[in-house]
Amino acid sequence: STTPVTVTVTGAAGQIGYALLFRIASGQLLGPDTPVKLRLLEIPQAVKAAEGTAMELDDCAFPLLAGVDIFDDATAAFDGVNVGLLVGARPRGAGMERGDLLAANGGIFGPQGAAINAGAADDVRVLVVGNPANTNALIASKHAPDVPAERFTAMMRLDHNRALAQLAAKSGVGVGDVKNVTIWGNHSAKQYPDIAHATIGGRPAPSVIADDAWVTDTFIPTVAKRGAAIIDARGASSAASAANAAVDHVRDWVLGTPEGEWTSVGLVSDGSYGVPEGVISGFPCVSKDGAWEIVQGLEMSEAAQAGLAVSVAGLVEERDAVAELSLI
Ligand code: NAX
Repeated sequence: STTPVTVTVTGAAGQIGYALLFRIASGQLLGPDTPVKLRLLEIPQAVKAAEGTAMELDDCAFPLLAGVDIFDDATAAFDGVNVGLLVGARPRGAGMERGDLLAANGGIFGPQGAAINAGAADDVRVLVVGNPANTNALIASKHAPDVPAERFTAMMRLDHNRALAQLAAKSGVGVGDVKNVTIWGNHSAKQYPDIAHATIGGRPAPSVIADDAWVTDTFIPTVAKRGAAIIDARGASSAASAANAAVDHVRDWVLGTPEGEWTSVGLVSDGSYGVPEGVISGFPCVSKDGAWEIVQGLEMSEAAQAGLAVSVAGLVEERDAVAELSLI
């Protein structure tokens, strides 16, 4: 279509923002035929830096980029938004208690949810990247009662892609030969990466790997702690890979997942797999006709059930904490 899609990116002057905006503007988010209008939201102190990024976007002369506007006000930034990428968040400062962190993020994601409720397009789709992503998505969703809850998603795709890469390296295949991994639960060190139903070169992953100890002692912790390993190596947290995962997530949501393949999405629970209703948890999901659906009926091992239960306990704890703080 020739009508531009409006994409709002928060935290636009941050490091993920810098890796993300050029990919959106080049057409990798929505395909080579869809023009995009970018709306960048930043805090006032970072507006000037966002203007610098906007100058560089101009200088790329992207044929699909139909305009860039910069805001320090959420209501204006989300006016007419079709795709909202909520990247900016309050990081945990030294000595900051968890309650303080949740409260600070409630102060960001509550008003942004309200702004989306007030001004977003009917088809709005939201991806929350800023941590704690699942709970920030819940806060935003609770402030947007007129938007269906399944339009607020949290990013599990970076964990998912990390899992694909680890499995490909272990089995000596290209990453495109690895399919149907699931990251269950919270985007935290307590996530549960699950290969039980994955395939490698079309064969069941557990029989290709044939090394349960590697899965338990190496694969799962490597995927779950990859963020810390990146910080240790790079001196900064994952940025380009996080931006890439955000692009993958939205592209699959809008354009659909390939037949027979699923991906991992932080989606509001309908009670599937015993996850309490309303919690935003990582699930195996397919995208059909522009909407995520949880893949049903996967058999879960005892270890997988236990891993999901631990992860979900963390999500429930965060939900109860933000409810206690009257943030939802
Ligand atoms: P940066 O600190 O580089 O950038 C964050 C930007 O957000 C800053 O420019 C800041 O001014 C802006 N910001 C803060 N409050 C804002 C508000 N109320 N409205 C608009 N903008 C606001 O962080 P970056 O490395 O880009 O990471 C962004 C977020 O992604 C962090 O919360 C980080 O923890 C999270 N991540 C999530 C991942 C995931 O898989 N879900 C992986 C990567 C990343 O760690």
